[in-house]
Amino acid sequence: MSPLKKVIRKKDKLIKPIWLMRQAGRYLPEFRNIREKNPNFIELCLDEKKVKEITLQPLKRYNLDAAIIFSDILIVPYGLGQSVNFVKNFGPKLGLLDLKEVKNYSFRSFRKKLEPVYKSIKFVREDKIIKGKDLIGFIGGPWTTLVYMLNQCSPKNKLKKILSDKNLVIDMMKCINNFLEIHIKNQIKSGANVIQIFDSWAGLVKEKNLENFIYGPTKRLVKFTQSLNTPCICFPRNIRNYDEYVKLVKPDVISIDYNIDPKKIIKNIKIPIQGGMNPSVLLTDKKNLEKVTNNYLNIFENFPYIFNLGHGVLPQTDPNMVEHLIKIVKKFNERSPKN
Ligand code: 1CP
Repeated sequence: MSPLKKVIRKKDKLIKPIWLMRQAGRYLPEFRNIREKNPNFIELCLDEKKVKEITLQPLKRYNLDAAIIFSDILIVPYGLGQSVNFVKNFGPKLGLLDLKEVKNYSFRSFRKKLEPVYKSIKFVREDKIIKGKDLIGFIGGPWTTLVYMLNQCSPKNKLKKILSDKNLVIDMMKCINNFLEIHIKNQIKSGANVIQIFDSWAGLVKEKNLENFIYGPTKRLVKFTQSLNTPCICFPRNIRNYDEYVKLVKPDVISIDYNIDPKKIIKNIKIPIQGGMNPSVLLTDKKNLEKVTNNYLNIFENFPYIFNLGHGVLPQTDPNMVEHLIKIVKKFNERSPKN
């Protein structure tokens, strides 16, 4: 059984597998090398050979337990015919959205546009290096996906009023969820054995809209993933009430952000937990990294836990610090079991 599945399915408390959000990306010189030669990010995400190479770059360097397919949550808007560009020092810029067009968009065209993503998952699966390990497929949460589609850029830059139109958001979500399901299904069919839902902007939703914007639509996708006999990890970043989220959405694993107190969370949550450590700890020194990492590992020692960060690896991270982090986690895994 693969490392993540041992924790998720068997509730194994002895092993603490490790993978990192954004492990394949900007902090790696070998990624930057490829990226420099490929200015169009979406095109790069659709190049099967390069996607395979980038996905496996961190596994070639480090003893990680899982790979995450190199892609982006904004590949779904692209698949729906919306233009998506990544502008240096600004972030993603999306084209105008024709709501009627999205509603009438055919499942076939969507699948066809994203076919290279599925092919690259197959290519990654064929590689020896991934044997026995997990390959994580992913989507953005319905809310986060819609935030980018309607806002046309990151909410970091500005937040358009359109997102407060409750009826529009609910209506669009129903439609987008069908495509998110197709994307989940095709990733699993191609060889992904775990799905993660990144709801990076869950923290923007007001209490009164949580059911309609987050809980309801995400629960549908979790159920769908589980119906395909595949576990689903949810990362509702900065959501105020993780306990309520777990009760209502029922994921297989909950991935926590770095504002969460790990000691408190294990008191209330009964499902496997992932992540938590602040990615900026990797910007400090090895001694501090050992201290903070071991603190997380000790707190979760008797809990089914997948080591990860509380958000993605930061671009300015030194790859040697990532290597050291993985060594610390692997060393902890060699401890003798407690009686
Ligand atoms: O070189 C570059 O300019 C590209 C940088 C980059 C990379 C490496 C982007 C642009 N996306 C990715 C890959 C990516 N994105 C992966 C696969 C690699 C891996 O994780 O190892 C994944 C899982 C994502 C997920 C993603 N994309 C999220 C959710 C996670 C999170 O960080 O909160 C979000 C919000 C995005 C949108 C996105 N993609 C890229 C940018 C610059 C952004 C916008 C982020 C923002 O709004 O600030």
